[in-house]
Amino acid sequence: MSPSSFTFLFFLLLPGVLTFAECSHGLQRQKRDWVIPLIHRPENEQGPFPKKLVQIKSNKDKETKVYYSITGQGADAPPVGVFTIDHETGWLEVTKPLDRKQIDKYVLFFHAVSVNGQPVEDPIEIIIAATDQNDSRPVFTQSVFRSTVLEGAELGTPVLQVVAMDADGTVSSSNGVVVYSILRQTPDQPQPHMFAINGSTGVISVAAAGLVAQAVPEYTLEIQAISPEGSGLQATATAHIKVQASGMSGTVEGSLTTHVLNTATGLPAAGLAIHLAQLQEPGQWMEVVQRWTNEDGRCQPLLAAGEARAGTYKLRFETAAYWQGLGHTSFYPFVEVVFTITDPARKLHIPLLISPYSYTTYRGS
Ligand SMILES: *[C@@H]1O[C@H](CO)[C@@H](O)[C@H](O)[C@H]1NC(C)=O
Ligand SMILES: CC(=O)N[C@H]1CO[C@H](CO)[C@@H](O)[C@@H]1O
Ligand SMILES: [Ca+2]
Ligand SMILES: [Ca+2]
Repeated sequence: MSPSSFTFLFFLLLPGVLTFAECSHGLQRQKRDWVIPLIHRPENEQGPFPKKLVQIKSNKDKETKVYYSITGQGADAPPVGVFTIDHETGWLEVTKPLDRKQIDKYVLFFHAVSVNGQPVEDPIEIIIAATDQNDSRPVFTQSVFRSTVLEGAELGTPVLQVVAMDADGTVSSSNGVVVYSILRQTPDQPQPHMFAINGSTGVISVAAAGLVAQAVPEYTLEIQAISPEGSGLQATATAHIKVQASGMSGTVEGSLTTHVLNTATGLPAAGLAIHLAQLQEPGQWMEVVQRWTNEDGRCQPLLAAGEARAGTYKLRFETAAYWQGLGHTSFYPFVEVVFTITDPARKLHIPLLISPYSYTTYRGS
């Protein structure tokens, strides 16, 4: 049984041109030398279906009647019937548009048997990959983001990170790459560009001096995420940034506070991002606010006095980014502390003590 007697006839659809190309492989070649071509198909193809992909024939069909079949995911395993083969001609067809988000690669096995059911060839493997189209638009993880900035904060101080996901690919194509920008700042006082956004990370930071709580207690930013490839699909979200009077810094009483200590150095952990989220319904977290720790490892209260409500909350500490900033790797990509507020009137302090290989948290007050 020589696998080299298989012949591939590729049916290449070029604009306005139909080309047949035959790849026959020398009999003297070893099986491991076989390079079974990867077949690329764009996802979301327009009909009509079925569409011909490739014809595979065994040269044994000159001696005996040969029947072809395929097995594998997308053939006889779910999703069944995405690919079919003409048992007599060996033409492989695709019956519906591929969706790369669901399955990006199908591995099929071709079989050739004679009338009495005996295999006339070793099964061969062929891989069909769905190539990415820019069919997904960016989606912000939330429609509203909230944070607080201290008046007089230094230029470059991070305030908030927005995140948008795009289900398209980022490896073989750039269709899933998202670029952030600030569309509008309200009010535009004392000047219209008080904040800047990092186009690739979505981190919003202080860009100008002049944040004064008495003058402007809160800014609203309209943020855009755009998938710049192709048609430039985009999404928008809102960011509310409160300006905290500096006189109140550190002393301000909150109903939920935290601090982070680096136990490897014994020093406060500065510049560590913290997200507070509240459980809405099972499995659904809604972000309430973001903070960055200052030089004292502290930040503005996550919930101001009177802002707490009974419920289940999650503090997420971005430890990996913090350790990376210090040139370390972190065993914990992030630390999440889930807790319940039963008595909103009671002050709650939840510190985190971290080293690259351990962390501790406790309920303080
Ligand atoms: C955005 O952030 C990345 C990662 O921190 C950094 O490498 C890049 O220089 C930043 N871009 C700008 C324009 O600041
Ligand atoms: C669905 C969609 O937006 N498709 C576009 C992807 O990008 C190409 C160009 O790169 C456009 O021609 C498509 O219309
Ligand atoms: Ca896609
Ligand atoms: Ca996209």
